[in-house]
Amino acid sequence: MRTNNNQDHDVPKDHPRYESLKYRHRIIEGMKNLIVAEAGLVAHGRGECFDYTLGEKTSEIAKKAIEASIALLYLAKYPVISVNGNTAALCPRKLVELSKIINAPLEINLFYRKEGRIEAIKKVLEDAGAERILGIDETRMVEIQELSSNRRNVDPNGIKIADVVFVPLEDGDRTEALKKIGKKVIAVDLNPISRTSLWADITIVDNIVRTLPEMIRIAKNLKNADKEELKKIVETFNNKNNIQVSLDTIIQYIKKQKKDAFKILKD
Ligand code: PTJ
Repeated sequence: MRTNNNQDHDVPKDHPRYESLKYRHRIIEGMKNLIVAEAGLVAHGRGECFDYTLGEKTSEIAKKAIEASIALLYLAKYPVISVNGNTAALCPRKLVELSKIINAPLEINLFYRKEGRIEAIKKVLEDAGAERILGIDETRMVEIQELSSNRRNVDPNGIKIADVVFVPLEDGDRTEALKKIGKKVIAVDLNPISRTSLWADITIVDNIVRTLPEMIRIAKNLKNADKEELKKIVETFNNKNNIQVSLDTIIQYIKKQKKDAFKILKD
């Protein structure tokens, strides 16, 4: 019997699911290298499922959310990018590139603490060109009182004093806690009705692997925009409408898929 346990993750480029499998394997490798938590595999699978319902592409409304996010990050006094295992495994170079363009430090902030994880993530970010990484000295961390999870420990020079925090793939508790202590929160979450999505000031309902390149592109475009223009972009963005349209996008896509499926499913 022919078996394919795909140990080497050698996916042919012409495979119809090449992109999806490529990132799936980054997550698996990341777990083996301690970058990704075991639960990160489950989180990724949930993300894949939502991405499927979005047609695996960045919607027009997600592009609007991305533009508003960049404007808010440029307007911030001290923006910080929070990094977890999944994001570090999926797109370390793009995280570093964005951090440099918008001048926001990267802070490693994990939900699942395990010996060696911070070092593994630090290494992958450094290999990707990161020069300043926060959240690596656990003895210096301070607590966010409102939060009971591991993420309550934050860097005193990072999230603690940030006014805007960019949190890709976040858990709901922390988004809520960050809001309660007065931070503006920008989230990336493929699930438009997660607690994170509902609590964030700006929710980018998209896959982080597509979001970051788009953020970088927009950040370059808006680099020399004046404050008034940036403020206008933020003020005209409405997150409630964003969630509504994101959900409608999913509903429309599923309806279309249903129609197409029943063309194949003849009696
Ligand atoms: O590295 P750690 O220890 O900080 O842990 C990271 C995970 C992601 C395991 C942890 O934060 C977690 O358990 O998160 P949740 O509660 O499962 O939430 C993750 C959310 O991200 C879910 O709503 C997923 O749909 C969404 N998601 C998963 N993959 C992606 C995604 N959103 C955008 N892009 C993705 N690639």
